[in-house]
Amino acid sequence: MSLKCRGIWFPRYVDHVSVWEIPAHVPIMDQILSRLDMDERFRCMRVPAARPVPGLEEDVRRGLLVRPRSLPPKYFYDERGSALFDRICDTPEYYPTRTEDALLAACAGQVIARARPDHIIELGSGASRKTGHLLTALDRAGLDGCQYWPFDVCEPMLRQAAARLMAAHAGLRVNALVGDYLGGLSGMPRPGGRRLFVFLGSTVGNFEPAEAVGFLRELAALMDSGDSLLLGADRVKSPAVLEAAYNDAEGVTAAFNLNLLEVLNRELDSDFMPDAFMHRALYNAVDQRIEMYLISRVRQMVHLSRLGEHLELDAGESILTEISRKFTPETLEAMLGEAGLESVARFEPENGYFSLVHARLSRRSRVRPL
Ligand code: SAH
Ligand code: AVI
Repeated sequence: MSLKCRGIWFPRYVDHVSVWEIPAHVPIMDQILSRLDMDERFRCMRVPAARPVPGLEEDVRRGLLVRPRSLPPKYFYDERGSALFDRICDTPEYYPTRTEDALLAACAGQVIARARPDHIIELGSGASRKTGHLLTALDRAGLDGCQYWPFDVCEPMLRQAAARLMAAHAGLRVNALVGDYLGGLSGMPRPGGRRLFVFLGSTVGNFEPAEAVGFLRELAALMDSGDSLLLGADRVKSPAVLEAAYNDAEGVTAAFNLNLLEVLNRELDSDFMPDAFMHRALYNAVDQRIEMYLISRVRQMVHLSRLGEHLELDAGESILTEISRKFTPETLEAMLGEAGLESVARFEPENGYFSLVHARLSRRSRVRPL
């Protein structure tokens, strides 16, 4: 049995091979990744969908081939898209990651002291950039038996994150969960003990309001009275600040948005020409959300060979690729309340740019049989 890494086959017994035998041009991360499956602290499993979830073909038929045109944002996150998102987080304009990171650095000790988790289950964990603060707080609190369960649709990202966190936290067990959380959460393993669910980055804002409540309700249905949720949510603020965050000067967000067309070309054998589209992100003050579009620069016809369909786009015609809702303390609390949750602590910077909410089942939900 062997495994492939950046085009190079390594024997499975790589653990017994001196590190000098690994070709020098293979970056260190690849060396760590190539050993991951042999580390008994790591497991990777697929989460079965609890209900049918539309695949790309169906989403394209339902969303892209009809007007107004749209696509769900989960298709952004192939390996390249996930890496581009990680780069967005470092752009000077994209304040959410920096702000949430600083908040988490400051409040992780309090969250861990209150939650005392045996398991941290993170939804849409991506690169797990901020999770390290929680793990450090666990180490400091001496809760070193806690296991980490990152859940994401992008397996390469899960593996990279696991390798990095396991290198930084000796003894940490990582159970990577690969799946689509839109297919339901009840297929997730249900480890015993106290659980801290984590949903960071304001990814909840990428859901329509009813979808967000439905998702949080599913999460609440998994929770026992000792469990809690740490939720990150971006806040309503000046449209100029918001629009800059989604139109960075370096063009990383544009590349992230346009990469969706590469995903379609690869998966559906289509012939989108990314140069024939431009990225646009606008704040919709009525719905309190950023809307991200791909705009056709010209009148064009695109063939979707695998579907046996074609798409005619007018010059200036738009495809909605993402919404990113922004919250006020009131809309955030109302959303949690509708899902049967209530906040026990809220952490915000002085400028009110972002909220981290530590929530638990509301009193009513705790007595209601789930
Ligand atoms: N939580 C991280 C990453 C946010 S990006 C942070 O705060 O920086 C959103 C993440 O959600 C991506 O890693 C993406 O792969 C994941 N994701 C998006 N849709 C998903 C779905 N339907 N099921 C599982 N993961 C999803
Ligand atoms: C993952 N999600 C919360 C990001 C957001 O801000 O809505 C995705 C993103 N899209 C463009 N920039 C970042």
